[in-house]
Amino acid sequence: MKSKYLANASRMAENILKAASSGKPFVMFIHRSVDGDCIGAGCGMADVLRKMGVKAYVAMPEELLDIMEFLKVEDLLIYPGRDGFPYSDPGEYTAFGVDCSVGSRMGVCGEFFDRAENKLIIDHHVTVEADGDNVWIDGDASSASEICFYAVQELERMTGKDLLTPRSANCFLAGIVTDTGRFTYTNTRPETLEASGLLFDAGGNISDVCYNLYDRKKRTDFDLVTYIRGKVEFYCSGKMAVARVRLADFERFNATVSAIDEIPSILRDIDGVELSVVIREHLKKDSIRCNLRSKSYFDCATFAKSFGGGGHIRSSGFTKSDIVNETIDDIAEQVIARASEILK
Ligand SMILES: [Mn+2]
Repeated sequence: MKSKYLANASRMAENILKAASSGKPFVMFIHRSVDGDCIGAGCGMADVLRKMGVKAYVAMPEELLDIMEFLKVEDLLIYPGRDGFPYSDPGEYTAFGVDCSVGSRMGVCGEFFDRAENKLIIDHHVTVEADGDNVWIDGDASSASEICFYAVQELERMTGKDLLTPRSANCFLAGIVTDTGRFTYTNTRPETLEASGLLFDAGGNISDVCYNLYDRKKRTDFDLVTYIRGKVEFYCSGKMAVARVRLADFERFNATVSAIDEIPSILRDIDGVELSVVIREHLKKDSIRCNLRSKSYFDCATFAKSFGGGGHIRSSGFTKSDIVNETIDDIAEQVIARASEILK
């Protein structure tokens, strides 16, 4: 293991073993607008905990995306918003936040994370402040899944057992592949590749993960993306590219929510573009989501934070909830005006 991870990985593994020895179940908590990393880290860790003989579930803030069905994790998932939360006593379970450190980003599951007496946190979002012996946040790590892998490696060493399965290996790989854009973003480092190689050895299938999360497409999703690409707007002499995706667009093409996930990177990769902005109406129309990507100098994390969101320096986002009078165009204009000040 890379030495930079060793101390934190050992500490986290000890905390996990201590919590497991209480016999209480683990509930993994993840952020809303679920993505490959939060699902990968949550489900991968839950699978490992079950291999240790501990009860473990992932509390889902929303439905699993179609493109993640290949991970075959349905048996790990609980849906508190739909079915209620199984533990009424805040001391009855260990709440394990992965890829997210605060209840306010966990949608309907947030209250069950916030109220828990026993908490563990693994995250790579540094815009959120959380501290303590039970917390491991590393903004340099590619993904929460990469950090989880190194914690599991220590768990294997301490217990003397093989804890990874092909399923958990695929889950952690799904997180790494998602957050590194298939090992192409600058957050891909030696530790990322080392973890991926060891996950491959444990039965993970990198090409399968990449195919399912990136290449595979529904015809309806392809049609929506083609339409949106034809309507991209450019500002600041081509330094900013903006795409607006309306609920009516999703409906018109009968496309899935994840159809447009590739657009932020596609726009950012255009020569001359420093910042890409993708704004979409949520499927329930009660909120608006904005995703931001930058190429070399625009600080997306700070920018998103000024709108109540968070993330990383080159990739971040925010969600405006409970929209009453604001439309997607109002929010787009605010983002364009503020970003123009920085990009001019
Ligand atoms: Mn992540």
